[in-house]
Amino acid sequence: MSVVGIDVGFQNCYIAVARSGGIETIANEYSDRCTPAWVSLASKNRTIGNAAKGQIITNFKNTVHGFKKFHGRAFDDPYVQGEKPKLPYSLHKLASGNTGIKVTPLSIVIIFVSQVPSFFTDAERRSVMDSTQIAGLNCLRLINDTTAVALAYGIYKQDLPTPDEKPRNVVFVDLGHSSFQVSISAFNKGKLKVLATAFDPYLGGRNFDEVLVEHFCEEFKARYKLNVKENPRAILRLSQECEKLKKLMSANCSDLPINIECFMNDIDVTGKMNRVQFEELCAPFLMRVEAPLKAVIEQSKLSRDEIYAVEVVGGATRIPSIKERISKFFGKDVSTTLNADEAVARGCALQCAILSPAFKVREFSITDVVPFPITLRWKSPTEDGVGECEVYSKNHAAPFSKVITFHKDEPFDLEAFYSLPQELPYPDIRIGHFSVQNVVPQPDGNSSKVKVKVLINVHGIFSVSSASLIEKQKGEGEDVQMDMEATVQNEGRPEDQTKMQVDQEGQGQGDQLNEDNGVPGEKQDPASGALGKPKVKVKSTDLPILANTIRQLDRGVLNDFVEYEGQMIVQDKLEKERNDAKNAVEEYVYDLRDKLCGIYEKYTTEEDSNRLTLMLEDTENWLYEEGEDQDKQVYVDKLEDLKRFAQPVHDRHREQEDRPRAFEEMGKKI
Ligand code: ATP
Ligand code: K
Ligand code: MG
Repeated sequence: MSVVGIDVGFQNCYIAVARSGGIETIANEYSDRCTPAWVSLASKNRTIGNAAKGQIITNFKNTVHGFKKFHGRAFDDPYVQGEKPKLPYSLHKLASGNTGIKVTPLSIVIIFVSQVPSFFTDAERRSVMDSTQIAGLNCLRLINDTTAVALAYGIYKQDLPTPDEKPRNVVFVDLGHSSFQVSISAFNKGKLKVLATAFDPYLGGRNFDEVLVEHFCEEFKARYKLNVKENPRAILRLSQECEKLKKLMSANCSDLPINIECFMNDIDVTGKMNRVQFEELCAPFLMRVEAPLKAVIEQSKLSRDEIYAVEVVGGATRIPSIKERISKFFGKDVSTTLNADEAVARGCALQCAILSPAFKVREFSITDVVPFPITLRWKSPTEDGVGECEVYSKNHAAPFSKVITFHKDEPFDLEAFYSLPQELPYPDIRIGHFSVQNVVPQPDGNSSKVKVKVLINVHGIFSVSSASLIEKQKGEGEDVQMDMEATVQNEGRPEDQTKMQVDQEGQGQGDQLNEDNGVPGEKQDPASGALGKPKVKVKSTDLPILANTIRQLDRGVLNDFVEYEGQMIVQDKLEKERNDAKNAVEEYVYDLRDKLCGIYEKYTTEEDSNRLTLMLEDTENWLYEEGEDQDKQVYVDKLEDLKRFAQPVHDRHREQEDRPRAFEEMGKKI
């Protein structure tokens, strides 16, 4: 079993694996530990990573990147609509209303596993979970970026305060390609508790690239009369060059050049920029760094001198002005003790190792936070006709489950939504609709007590996870007092609901909390016991819940994707074998040609040599024309033919080579 942590960034992916010796970030087939988050679809197969990125210029319509933020997003979402004109590929609307990516000849929803930004909503997290399922991966947990980083920071620290000492508070900052996340965690030996998170979901390295692109588009228009924006390929090349320039400026203050040969209309373009100019141009974005820092410290209720360290990760924190701003805000130097690129993936792998029975890793408990407050709403017989209850406040501990008691005599619906729209990264506040079914009145006609469990699970996803109908057994100590009280609660006044009827079950491993879900049968009513009243025997019956979560991929569609992914994997494998067979022919042609002019020369007659050379030329031409796109077997046969043809030359060479050796051997014997 492999224990793996995966960081799928907007731009870069890292995969870390837990091994007995520790955590190792693994390299891809290019010996690179960083794999671009790119997928390219050709008519027969897919390529990912570097190979896909290499196709951006030639196959740009079907080469997909920057898809991370389309997870669970409605097609009509302003962010999605704003991205659309910038993308070389096209988006379309799925039946669920979600964003899909259209590539010819196939449409796909992206298939990747991910850690997630702390600000991902339910719809986004569920979409990521769907993707992991499609990819056939068993995702033990979705963990927030900065929480993974906090784990990577804390688990190796030997000098953390003991549980009864004051915790050590550390700020984590992650500025990636697309987003900015900040969190504060409190550490004690063996545990971390996230105190607060803040973010700018739309601030990242890409903004700085875009500023440079914009600048040079204008400059090239003025100097070379080129309308760069009309040419998607030119824009892509310019973006790549601007990103390089941006990185160079992190290390140099002086003027730095940008040169692109044959940029458009056969014109070579050049330009230059230095750090001071760059910072001026990017001022509007640089200014946005402060707000999340301020928000996170305010929410944590800590003063700046209670902060032990500020750890920065993410590629874009290498921009000197960003580091300066962070450092100035907290009044201390930023620490870069973690690997800026790999910390998230390493933290994920550590979490995976902790969860996996195959590894003995020091226990380290993580308490994360709920990023956006969540409210439940239901129909009630009160004046305004609705009952409401905020079940999770902002920065509430997660994972976490609660039990809410209702008094109902018929099935009822619960509407879950985010109660602070202004905090959400998109305008849709809905989470889902949960119908509690099979609710019936008590035999005496009164309302029944219905206990509903709500849950934020380990992935940070909300659900109404179970419901049970509580029936009092006849003849057992009747508790009139409690019935009265409960009837009042049935009106669903929010204050009362939260104060008296939300039983906080405490932090738990979300999944485990499910275990005690309304097992039908006899139970003691915990409330009556706790109140010190005579014990009442109760019967608890599981109630079915019909859940309808927003923009959830239809299960049928999901299964189609799972099947389709399976086909694609087979197809990719076949295509790889076919390509390998073709490459083998090509390599043989080059190899033999080299040898004919080299080591084989003296063993080959001129006639044979000419004959073979001609044949190699024919094969090469064939590979570019008719043989460009053949079945694997055709290449295998071709290679056989070639080898058979060249066999006499090989043999003669071997014979000649072996002869002197044979003489030597003979000499020894004599
Ligand atoms: P996200 O976390 O937003 O999903 P990501 O994880 O893919 O994105 P990272 O790999 O952390 O992002 O960072 C990539 C960004 O960092 C890019 O914008 C890249 O240009 C930028 N970057 C990397 N090195 C430097 C550097 N030396 N100077 C400036 N920017 C840099
Ligand atoms: K990354
Ligand atoms: Mg990242």
